[in-house]
Amino acid sequence: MSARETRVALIGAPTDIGAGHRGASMGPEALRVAGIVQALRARGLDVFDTGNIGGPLNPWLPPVDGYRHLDEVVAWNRATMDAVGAALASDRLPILLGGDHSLGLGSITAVARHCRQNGRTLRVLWLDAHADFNTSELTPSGNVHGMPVACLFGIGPRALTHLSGEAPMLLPDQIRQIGVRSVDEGERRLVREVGLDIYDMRYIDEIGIRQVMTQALYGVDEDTHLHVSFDVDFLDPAIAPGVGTTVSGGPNYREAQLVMEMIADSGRLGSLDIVELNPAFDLHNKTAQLAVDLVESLFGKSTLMR
Ligand code: 6HN
Ligand code: MN
Ligand code: MN
Ligand code: MN
Repeated sequence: MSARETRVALIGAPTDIGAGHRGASMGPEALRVAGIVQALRARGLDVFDTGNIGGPLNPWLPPVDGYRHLDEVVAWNRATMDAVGAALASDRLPILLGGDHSLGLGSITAVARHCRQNGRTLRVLWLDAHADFNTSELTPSGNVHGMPVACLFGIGPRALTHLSGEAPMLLPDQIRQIGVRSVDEGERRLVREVGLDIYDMRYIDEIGIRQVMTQALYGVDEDTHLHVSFDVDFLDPAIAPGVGTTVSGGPNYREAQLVMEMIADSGRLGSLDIVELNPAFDLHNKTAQLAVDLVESLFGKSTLMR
């Protein structure tokens, strides 16, 4: 991490507009209650909590033409893009406190634009049980939190793919998806067609998390801006029950720590999303506390003794 990147901006986005369960809207406050500000300050970071952005309430309606709440999702993503863009422009590393994962679209759109303007190479690490690569035709739910990666590739409704006026925001070689273990049938076909680099749980089981992270970080250099989109359902539900869409068979505590530690070691972390935390499903805020614990490692806290 360079000196200027020790300045971070927290951006709360209290919404569950793209999710299939209510409650991710309570994520930002749960992370604050779990001490995210204090934990980052203890890492020596200059932390500015910008508070929460705003947007439409969740009308909780069924899908229309394959999308639930599309207009509201667009509004929240615009606000997210603007807030993340403002943090980057003021030389602060943005940390988006979600909120559901549809907001990864607004966040990464801002980051991709920032990288283009500054001649940086963007690499996205998408930590998630899901591929989030659905379209309105393929989705089993209509929930837009299952679609942000496709939208970043220019596949989706124009209001989302062209959030910043241009598209696509990402090319397949710029993203590595890690921890995937739940992909819908049509989504699987599209992922194969596009040729996404997916480090699924089977692959992690076979070669181990250390080798996976070495591969995922391969080619990262001093010109790279690393964006981490951390969907908390990436973690095994035994340690992280506080999400709406649990999928068993995820990384355990030590594996998750090593993921974060190896990203920290790269020294290139430039922006972060913490999404899908859902306090309505949590026990005594323990999933929020675990997320904070992992974020400490992401910012260099290490238990290494030698
Ligand atoms: N997430 N693939 C499922 C769907 O409805 O499209 C689940 C998506 C989950 C999305 O957790 O960010
Ligand atoms: Mn996700
Ligand atoms: Mn997920
Ligand atoms: Mn930057």
